[in-house]
Amino acid sequence: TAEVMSHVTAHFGKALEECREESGLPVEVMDEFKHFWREDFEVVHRELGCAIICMSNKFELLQDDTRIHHVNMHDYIKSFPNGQVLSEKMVQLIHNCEKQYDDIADDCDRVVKVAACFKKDAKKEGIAPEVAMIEAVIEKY
Ligand code: BOM
Repeated sequence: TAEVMSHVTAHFGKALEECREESGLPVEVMDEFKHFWREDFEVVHRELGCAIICMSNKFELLQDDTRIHHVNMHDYIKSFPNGQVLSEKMVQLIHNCEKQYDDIADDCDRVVKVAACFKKDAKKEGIAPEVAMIEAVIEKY
């Protein structure tokens, strides 16, 4: 659900500052990770892909091939309130997007494509949070 996704985003987003330097993601492009879900935020910058890889690595959410680690991602999402209702759907959506962009060799380029695909599909499925929902829980993390 969008409510659960707001918790996951609030927690995951905290890793952005640790990853800002090594990813080279300018503050002007994205100042806070919650804006990922903004209607008018375009998920297109290669550096955002690099940042998502770096952030995911903080929680061991990726395999060595930079694809989603299914078990760890399940466990991570399940660690949030009501997480079990979202984890399967979320892993499914991400994996389905990965399959569509498997031919892109550059990891950052590929991951930003996967992330954009995930945002679109999450909206379609009604599990994308409003930024206000993320703001309401961000202080918990
Ligand atoms: O193949 C690369 C897998 C990584 C994809 C991650 C896609 C989602 C990133 C953007 C959205 C984040 C929202 C919540 C946290 C997800 C862990």
